[in-house]
Amino acid sequence: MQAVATAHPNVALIKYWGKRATVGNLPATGSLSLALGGLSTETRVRFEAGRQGDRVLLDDREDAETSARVTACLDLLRGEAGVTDGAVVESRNDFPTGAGLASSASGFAALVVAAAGALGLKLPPARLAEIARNGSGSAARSLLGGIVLLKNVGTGTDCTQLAAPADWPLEIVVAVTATGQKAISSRQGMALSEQTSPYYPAWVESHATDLDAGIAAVRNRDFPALAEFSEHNCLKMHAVMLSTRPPLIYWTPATLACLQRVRALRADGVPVFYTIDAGPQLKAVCLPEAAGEVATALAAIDGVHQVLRSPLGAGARLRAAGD
Ligand code: 2P0
Repeated sequence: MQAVATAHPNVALIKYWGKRATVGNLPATGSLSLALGGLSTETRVRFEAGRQGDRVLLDDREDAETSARVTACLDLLRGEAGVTDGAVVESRNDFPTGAGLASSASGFAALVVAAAGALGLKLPPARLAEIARNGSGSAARSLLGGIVLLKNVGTGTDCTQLAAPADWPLEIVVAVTATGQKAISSRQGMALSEQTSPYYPAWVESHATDLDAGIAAVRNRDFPALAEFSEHNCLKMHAVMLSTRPPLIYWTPATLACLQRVRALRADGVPVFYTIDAGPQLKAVCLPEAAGEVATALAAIDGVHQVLRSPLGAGARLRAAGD
């Protein structure tokens, strides 16, 4: 009754910010993401016969809110398996947790794969994605590798791989400008934006155009078009965040300095563009030949603590015994 799974965080180019309904944690819009193969979460789940309740350790620490979300996901899987035993969950990230690097996406993807493995469940991928989505809306994207599309369909979502890592081997350079946990989680921030930003309705209404353009750019391997629509969609999301009350200002001065550096590099012909999520880190998406130059340029910026380089990664998977 135990299993270990690995998953990678993902970064959205066309983003998810807001919900259709809180039941089932359904996103208001579709999204398009890249799996960050250089960053990993490893999660071990062990169901113990007769155990009451779950024990959840994230990077060796217990936290009530995370535990409640984990238990809600495990309850769905226990329901599928017809068991009631509690579990011990131990999850570790090899990158900063809760700092805008999508640790909840990789965390819940690894959790559902490990827990389903421990329970011996062979669920259809759509059901596993639905359960992961309950924990974190972006987690369904981390179940798959490469470039992933999460679409709204009917009353649910559909998650598909648009390109495997080898189909279009992009590289991501992450400039870490702060390592602390953010004060307001994505979930809280989205709810505030929905309720208070005058730009939120325009964000939702204009989203399909960006998503369609992003999908076409990936299908055509059109890097300049992907750059244009990704940067536009990112800044539009941050405009919604900035116009939320109270405002959601995730950037540091170094985030903005990195953004300007990426713009200058691209103006000089370097194939790179930026994206920034609900946190201060800047992710520079590059054609592989540009990654070294981009990493050097971002590492030289005041306030950049660390630069991580990542190829596209695979989807969440069980670790074989002895791995
Ligand atoms: C994204 N983010 O598309 C966007 C961009 C943050 C900024 O997906 O409420 O942590 O648990 O579903 O999964 C954050 O999403 O939020 C997110 P919940 P989650 O990557």
